Amino acid sequence: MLCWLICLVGVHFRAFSQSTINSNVFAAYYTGAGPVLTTDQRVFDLPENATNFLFEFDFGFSTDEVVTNSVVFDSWTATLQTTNGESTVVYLTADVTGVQWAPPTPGTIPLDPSLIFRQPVAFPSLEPVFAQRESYHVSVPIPPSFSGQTVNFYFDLYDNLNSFNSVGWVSQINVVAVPEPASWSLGLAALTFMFWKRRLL
Ligand SMILES: [Ca+2]
Repeated sequence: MLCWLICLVGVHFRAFSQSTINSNVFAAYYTGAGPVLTTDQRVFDLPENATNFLFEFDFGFSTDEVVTNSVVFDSWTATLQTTNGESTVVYLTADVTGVQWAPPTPGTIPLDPSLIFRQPVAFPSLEPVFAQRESYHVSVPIPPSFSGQTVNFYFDLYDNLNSFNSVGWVSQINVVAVPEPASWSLGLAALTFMFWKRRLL
Protein backbone atom coordinates (compact mmCIF):
# COMPACT_ATOMS: atom_id res chain seq x y z
CA MET A 1 0.00 0.00 0.00
CA LEU A 2 2.77 2.44 0.98
CA CYS A 3 4.70 1.88 -2.25
CA TRP A 4 1.53 2.36 -4.24
CA LEU A 5 0.76 5.67 -2.52
CA ILE A 6 4.26 7.01 -3.21
CA CYS A 7 3.91 6.14 -6.89
CA LEU A 8 0.43 7.65 -7.01
CA VAL A 9 1.51 10.98 -5.49
CA GLY A 10 4.38 11.21 -7.96
CA VAL A 11 2.26 10.59 -11.03
CA HIS A 12 -0.18 13.45 -10.62
CA PHE A 13 1.46 15.77 -13.10
CA ARG A 14 0.75 13.19 -15.80
CA ALA A 15 -2.66 12.07 -14.57
CA PHE A 16 -5.50 12.23 -17.04
CA SER A 17 -8.80 13.53 -15.74
CA GLN A 18 -11.80 11.66 -17.07
CA SER A 19 -15.32 11.85 -15.72
CA THR A 20 -17.99 9.30 -16.49
CA ILE A 21 -20.85 11.41 -15.09
CA ASN A 22 -20.15 14.98 -13.98
CA SER A 23 -16.91 15.76 -12.20
CA ASN A 24 -18.31 18.96 -10.71
CA VAL A 25 -21.18 17.32 -8.88
CA PHE A 26 -21.02 13.53 -8.73
CA ALA A 27 -18.62 11.24 -10.50
CA ALA A 28 -18.24 7.47 -10.53
CA TYR A 29 -15.30 5.59 -12.01
CA TYR A 30 -15.05 1.88 -12.75
CA THR A 31 -12.11 -0.46 -13.13
CA GLY A 32 -12.00 -2.67 -16.18
CA ALA A 33 -12.06 0.21 -18.67
CA GLY A 34 -8.36 -0.10 -19.50
CA PRO A 35 -6.26 2.50 -17.65
CA VAL A 36 -4.37 1.52 -14.51
CA LEU A 37 -5.06 4.97 -13.08
CA THR A 38 -8.16 7.12 -13.56
CA THR A 39 -8.25 10.51 -11.86
CA ASP A 40 -11.02 12.87 -10.85
CA GLN A 41 -9.37 16.32 -10.63
CA ARG A 42 -10.98 19.46 -9.22
CA VAL A 43 -9.26 22.82 -8.87
CA PHE A 44 -9.72 25.26 -5.97
CA ASP A 45 -8.28 28.68 -5.17
CA LEU A 46 -7.88 28.62 -1.41
CA PRO A 47 -7.99 31.75 0.81
CA GLU A 48 -4.98 32.98 2.78
CA ASN A 49 -6.46 31.61 6.00
CA ALA A 50 -7.16 28.14 4.61
CA THR A 51 -6.89 26.51 8.04
CA ASN A 52 -10.21 28.20 8.87
CA PHE A 53 -11.87 26.05 6.21
CA LEU A 54 -12.59 22.39 5.55
CA PHE A 55 -13.18 20.32 2.46
CA GLU A 56 -16.54 18.57 2.73
CA PHE A 57 -17.76 15.75 0.48
CA ASP A 58 -19.25 12.27 0.25
CA PHE A 59 -17.38 9.35 -1.24
CA GLY A 60 -17.67 5.61 -1.57
CA PHE A 61 -15.89 2.52 -2.81
CA SER A 62 -17.31 -0.86 -3.79
CA THR A 63 -15.57 -3.98 -5.06
CA ASP A 64 -15.86 -7.65 -5.91
CA GLU A 65 -12.27 -8.22 -4.82
CA VAL A 66 -11.45 -10.43 -1.84
CA VAL A 67 -8.59 -10.12 0.63
CA THR A 68 -5.70 -12.20 -0.71
CA ASN A 69 -2.03 -12.25 0.17
CA SER A 70 0.49 -10.60 -2.16
CA VAL A 71 -2.14 -8.63 -4.09
CA VAL A 72 -2.20 -4.86 -4.52
CA PHE A 73 -5.92 -4.22 -4.44
CA ASP A 74 -7.99 -1.82 -6.50
CA SER A 75 -8.11 1.41 -4.50
CA TRP A 76 -9.74 4.85 -4.35
CA THR A 77 -7.52 7.59 -2.92
CA ALA A 78 -8.13 11.27 -2.07
CA THR A 79 -5.15 13.63 -2.27
CA LEU A 80 -4.76 17.40 -2.08
CA GLN A 81 -1.77 18.98 -3.85
CA THR A 82 -0.73 22.52 -4.66
CA THR A 83 -0.42 23.13 -8.40
CA ASN A 84 3.31 23.77 -7.95
CA GLY A 85 3.65 20.31 -6.36
CA GLU A 86 5.31 21.64 -3.21
CA SER A 87 2.63 20.51 -0.74
CA THR A 88 0.71 17.26 -0.77
CA VAL A 89 -1.55 15.58 1.77
CA VAL A 90 -3.18 12.17 1.40
CA TYR A 91 -6.57 12.22 3.10
CA LEU A 92 -7.71 8.64 2.66
CA THR A 93 -7.46 5.50 0.64
CA ALA A 94 -10.14 2.83 0.36
CA ASP A 95 -9.86 -0.76 -0.86
CA VAL A 96 -11.33 -4.18 -0.06
CA THR A 97 -9.75 -4.05 3.42
CA GLY A 98 -11.58 -0.81 4.33
CA VAL A 99 -10.60 2.86 4.54
CA GLN A 100 -7.22 4.06 5.79
CA TRP A 101 -7.62 7.64 7.02
CA ALA A 102 -4.62 9.90 6.45
CA PRO A 103 -2.24 7.03 5.64
CA PRO A 104 1.40 7.99 6.41
CA THR A 105 3.08 8.63 3.06
CA PRO A 106 6.70 9.80 2.62
CA GLY A 107 7.01 13.18 0.92
CA THR A 108 3.56 14.31 2.03
CA ILE A 109 2.30 16.37 4.95
CA PRO A 110 1.40 14.14 7.92
CA LEU A 111 -2.17 14.46 9.16
CA ASP A 112 -3.71 13.20 12.40
CA PRO A 113 -6.49 10.79 11.28
CA SER A 114 -8.60 11.88 14.26
CA LEU A 115 -8.95 15.33 12.61
CA ILE A 116 -10.95 13.78 9.77
CA PHE A 117 -14.67 13.79 10.52
CA ARG A 118 -16.41 10.80 8.89
CA GLN A 119 -19.89 9.42 9.10
CA PRO A 120 -21.28 6.44 7.15
CA VAL A 121 -23.91 7.34 4.54
CA ALA A 122 -26.10 5.33 2.18
CA PHE A 123 -24.41 3.95 -0.91
CA PRO A 124 -26.01 5.31 -4.11
CA SER A 125 -27.70 3.14 -6.73
CA LEU A 126 -24.88 2.22 -9.08
CA GLU A 127 -24.69 -0.64 -11.56
CA PRO A 128 -23.22 -3.18 -11.46
CA VAL A 129 -23.55 -3.95 -7.75
CA PHE A 130 -20.40 -5.33 -6.17
CA ALA A 131 -20.12 -7.59 -3.13
CA GLN A 132 -18.56 -5.11 -0.70
CA ARG A 133 -19.34 -1.43 -0.34
CA GLU A 134 -18.71 1.50 1.98
CA SER A 135 -19.44 5.20 1.81
CA TYR A 136 -18.96 8.21 4.06
CA HIS A 137 -19.71 11.87 4.54
CA VAL A 138 -16.35 13.48 5.28
CA SER A 139 -14.86 16.78 6.42
CA VAL A 140 -11.08 17.12 6.19
CA PRO A 141 -8.82 19.92 7.48
CA ILE A 142 -6.59 22.00 5.20
CA PRO A 143 -2.93 22.20 6.34
CA PRO A 144 -1.40 25.73 6.66
CA SER A 145 0.93 25.35 3.65
CA PHE A 146 -2.11 25.31 1.33
CA SER A 147 -3.17 28.84 2.34
CA GLY A 148 -3.48 31.19 -0.63
CA GLN A 149 -2.59 28.41 -3.06
CA THR A 150 -4.28 27.04 -6.15
CA VAL A 151 -4.75 23.35 -5.40
CA ASN A 152 -5.89 20.18 -7.09
CA PHE A 153 -8.18 17.83 -5.21
CA TYR A 154 -7.63 14.38 -6.71
CA PHE A 155 -9.56 11.16 -6.35
CA ASP A 156 -7.54 8.36 -7.98
CA LEU A 157 -8.90 4.96 -8.92
CA TYR A 158 -6.16 2.36 -9.18
CA ASP A 159 -7.04 -0.69 -11.28
CA ASN A 160 -4.92 -3.78 -10.61
CA LEU A 161 -6.24 -5.17 -13.92
CA ASN A 162 -7.40 -8.48 -12.45
CA SER A 163 -10.84 -9.99 -13.15
CA PHE A 164 -12.51 -8.48 -10.06
CA ASN A 165 -13.86 -4.99 -10.62
CA SER A 166 -14.48 -1.99 -8.39
CA VAL A 167 -16.10 1.44 -8.46
CA GLY A 168 -15.15 4.66 -6.68
CA TRP A 169 -17.40 7.69 -6.52
CA VAL A 170 -17.26 11.20 -5.10
CA SER A 171 -19.89 13.88 -4.66
CA GLN A 172 -19.55 17.61 -5.13
CA ILE A 173 -16.60 18.84 -3.04
CA ASN A 174 -17.24 22.01 -1.05
CA VAL A 175 -14.95 24.35 0.85
CA VAL A 176 -16.77 25.27 4.07
CA ALA A 177 -15.84 27.38 7.08
CA VAL A 178 -14.78 25.60 10.24
CA PRO A 179 -17.82 25.81 12.54
CA GLU A 180 -17.42 28.46 15.23
CA PRO A 181 -17.59 27.11 18.80
CA ALA A 182 -20.46 29.53 19.44
CA SER A 183 -22.49 28.13 16.57
CA TRP A 184 -21.80 24.60 17.82
CA SER A 185 -23.14 25.65 21.23
CA LEU A 186 -26.21 27.27 19.73
CA GLY A 187 -26.85 24.19 17.62
CA LEU A 188 -26.51 21.95 20.66
CA ALA A 189 -28.90 24.17 22.62
CA ALA A 190 -31.43 24.03 19.80
CA LEU A 191 -31.19 20.24 19.62
CA THR A 192 -31.57 19.95 23.40
CA PHE A 193 -34.67 22.13 23.31
CA MET A 194 -36.11 20.15 20.41
CA PHE A 195 -35.68 16.79 22.19
CA TRP A 196 -36.97 18.25 25.48
CA LYS A 197 -40.07 19.60 23.72
CA ARG A 198 -40.62 16.30 21.90
CA ARG A 199 -40.58 14.39 25.20
CA LEU A 200 -43.29 16.67 26.53
CA LEU A 201 -45.59 16.05 23.56
CA1 LIG B 1 -9.46 -5.41 -9.73
